[in-house]
Amino acid sequence: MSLLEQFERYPLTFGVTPIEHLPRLSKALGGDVEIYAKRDDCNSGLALGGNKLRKLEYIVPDALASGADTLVSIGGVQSNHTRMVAAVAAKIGMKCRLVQESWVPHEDAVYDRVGNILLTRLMGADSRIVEDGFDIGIRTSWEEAMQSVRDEGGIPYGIPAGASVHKFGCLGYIGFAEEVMQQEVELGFEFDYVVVCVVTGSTQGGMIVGFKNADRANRVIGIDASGTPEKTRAQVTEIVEKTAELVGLDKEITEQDIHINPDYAYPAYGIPSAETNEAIRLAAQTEAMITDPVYEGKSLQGMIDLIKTGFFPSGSRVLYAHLGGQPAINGYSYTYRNG
Ligand code: 5PA
Repeated sequence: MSLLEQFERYPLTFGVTPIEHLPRLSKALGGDVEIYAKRDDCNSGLALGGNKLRKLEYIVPDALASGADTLVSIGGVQSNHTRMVAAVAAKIGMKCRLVQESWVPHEDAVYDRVGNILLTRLMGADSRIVEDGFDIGIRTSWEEAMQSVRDEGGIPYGIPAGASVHKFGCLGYIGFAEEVMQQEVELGFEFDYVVVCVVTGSTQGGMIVGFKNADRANRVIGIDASGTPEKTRAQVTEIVEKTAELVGLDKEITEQDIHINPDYAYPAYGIPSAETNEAIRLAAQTEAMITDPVYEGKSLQGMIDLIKTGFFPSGSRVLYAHLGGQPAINGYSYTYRNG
């Protein structure tokens, strides 16, 4: 039975996302491990979609019930999350105020003009760039943005970074886990591992709670892209504990259920390494699967390295959670100028 029955969901996505076999990528990596991708990057018609919509589906009912007129959220300049909050605000007829912090020490002539921030502005959000650096926690700039809405007579509804520490932020990815388990019945096999990028934590957190229900939480391999893995781990742990209680999970989630690999976030959040770029090119050239240099490129790099170094036993089926994020690649025009 679903852990989510008691919660209201406002549909923002197309529904079940496809699972795609990636035979050419699997073969390029030796063929001992079969790679599949769950395409949450193709989950909606709203502003190119991505993982935040699954989370926001469980937050929108609360936002509507609150009587607010403005969604307020926070992210980096090329945040996918703030793009998705802007999209949802447009779709449900609310205003949107965003704080876009300078999380990434990256210089590209068009970084603050293209990709996510372009789409965000196009959807009418009031997006304000500030100088503060990277942090996944609750930020004063976010609280100030809420206050600025109140000062102007509006009623804000706050959504924290990545929607992660919101009380309902984790529910959407419980849905992901339940959906995968249903798809496995149709496919006739179970995945041995799920690889997922982790930064603010509710995507992996939701998967952990959802798969724990079937005693498979320790098969969720988080690849840190924050570069601050201790903070991310602490946030995932907190989110998982609170959500397990919220949904009434009758199993105890332990430290062994939370697997976060810190080895691939280098050199910094938002900056791809040579290996990240190799991974991005390999998936693009074998499967036409496009990933970004901030998030999915790093989890892809992690998965590829773990395959090459024998982490997954021969014969494993690995499900790569593709969470979206492609618009940001436009902010790296110089990096990929020759492909
Ligand atoms: C993001 C996050 P979590 O933050 O839930 O751990 O998810 C990581 C993640 N993949 C993975 C993509 C494409 C993402 O956008 N993005 C943030 C953003 O502001 O966009 C919250 C950081």
